[in-house]
Amino acid sequence: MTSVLSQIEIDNYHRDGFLSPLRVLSSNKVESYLRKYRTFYLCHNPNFDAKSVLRSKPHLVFPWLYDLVTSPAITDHVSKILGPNLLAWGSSFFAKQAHDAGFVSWHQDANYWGLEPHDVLTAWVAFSPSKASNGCMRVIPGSQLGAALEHQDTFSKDNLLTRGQEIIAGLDENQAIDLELEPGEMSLHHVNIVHGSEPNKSNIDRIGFAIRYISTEVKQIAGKTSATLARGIDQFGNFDHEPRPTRSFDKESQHIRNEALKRQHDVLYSGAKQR
Ligand SMILES: O=C(O)CCC(=O)C(=O)O
Repeated sequence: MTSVLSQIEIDNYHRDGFLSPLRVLSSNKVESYLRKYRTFYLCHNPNFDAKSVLRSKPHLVFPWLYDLVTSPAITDHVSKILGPNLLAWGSSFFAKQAHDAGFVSWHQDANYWGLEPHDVLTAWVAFSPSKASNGCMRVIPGSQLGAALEHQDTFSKDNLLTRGQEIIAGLDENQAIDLELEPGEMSLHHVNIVHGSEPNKSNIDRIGFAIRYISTEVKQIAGKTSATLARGIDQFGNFDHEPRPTRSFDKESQHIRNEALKRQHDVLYSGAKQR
């Protein structure tokens, strides 16, 4: 199914900071993934918070997600932009159920992730339709080429970001465009692009799986964290490598994920007044 990006698409990505839509999964495949997602999300086990597992590196506890993160269907595209050797530094479901007040404030990821240089992008894979009507992602084309804008932490209840971080100055919302996707399509966006999304005011869930890819040359500026080798080889060793889980959500994979998150959260919450 994967057709390699053309030079025009690669140039467009470098100019605009995003590329969308790209088909990466068949309808059957994405339906089966959505069923697995919902089975876990709706399991109502009082011993754990399924939502928080799905929000941070769930590919370390679910083999099917690990396989998606490392799948050529996605990395064939990403490698055309970041080069042949790729790590997945993170993964997160961004889910807004029908009539969900959850939103994502305007922000630039580069301000928070402590990754240099900025050979870093997100592949946002739609598990459901993602449209303007149900709060699809919005981006400001070309903003990745601009400066780092000033942000503040809000920790607002309905904000889906770790710190509820939002841009406080220098934003021109009129320039924003919607990245509408069908299930099984993905968008790519640059780590410095200004982006966000509105609440879901519709009857249709909006569920996306965001995978953070970096070139193996990228460094974690403060501290050493871990990442998943998604493609090629790692000659730099800037990150400890994360193993593929053997069984879904077993004790061993939960332990590995917890350890990886402790290290990553030290970076993500660096300088924050709460966690
Ligand atoms: O899913 C959204 O609406 C926003 C996702 C996002 O901020 C990201 O993937 O970096």
